[in-house]
Amino acid sequence: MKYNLTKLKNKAAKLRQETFNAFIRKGEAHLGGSFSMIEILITLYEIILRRNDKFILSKAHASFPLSLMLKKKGFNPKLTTHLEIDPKNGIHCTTGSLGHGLPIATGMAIAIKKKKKKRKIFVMISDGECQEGTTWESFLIASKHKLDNLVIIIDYNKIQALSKINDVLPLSSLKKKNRVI
Ligand SMILES: Cc1ncc(C[n+]2csc(CCOP(=O)(O)OP(=O)(O)O)c2C)c(N)n1
Ligand SMILES: [Mg+2]
Repeated sequence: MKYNLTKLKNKAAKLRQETFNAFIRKGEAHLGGSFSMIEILITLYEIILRRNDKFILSKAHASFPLSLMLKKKGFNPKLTTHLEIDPKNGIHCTTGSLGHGLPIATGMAIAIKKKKKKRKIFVMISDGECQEGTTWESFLIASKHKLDNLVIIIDYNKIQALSKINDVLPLSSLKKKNRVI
C-alpha cells in the first residue's frame, strides 16, 4: 500500500481548518468530537475504502468533517449536524441519535454477506456509544454471524460532550472486551 504521509498530514490539517471555519460560520458545537476523527477519515477515504465499500458515521453530531470531505470528492451532502440518508451523496443512513449507526451497519453487513457480495461496511462509532446497549448487541451479532465484511472503528477520544468518559461511565479494558467477543 503506497501513500505519501506528508500529503495526508496536509490534507488532515486543511480539513481541520475548514471544519473550524464551518463551525464558526454556522455557530455549531461538537468541535472536539469532529477534530478527533479527522485523521481516521482521511486514512479511510484516501487509502482504505474501495469503490463499492460503504462508510457510516454513527457519531453524526460530528458530521462536519465528513460532509466537507465528501464535497471535495464531488458529492454534495447537506452541511448539518446529524446526517440524513442521501446515498447518492455518500450518506448511507440517517444517524445522530447515538447508538444507531452500528446496528444499521451490522444489518447491512449481514445482507451483503447473504448475497455473497464482496463489498465491506465501515462504521465509525464513538467511545460514548460503547456505553449503549445497542452497541453491545451489535458486537455480539457481528461475532455470531462472523461478519468479516464489517469494520468497526471506535473513536476512543476519552471525552463525551462536556465530560470525560472516565467520570461518566468508564469503558475499562475495551480492547480485552472486544477480544473476548
Ligand atoms: C441517544 C442520544 N443521546 C444523547 C445525544 C446528545 N449527544 C450528542 S453528542 C453526545 C456525547 C458525545 O460523546 P461521544 O459519544 O463520545 O462522541 P465524541 O464526540 O466524543 O466522538 C451526546 C450525549 C445524542 N446525540 N443521542
Ligand atoms: Mg468520545
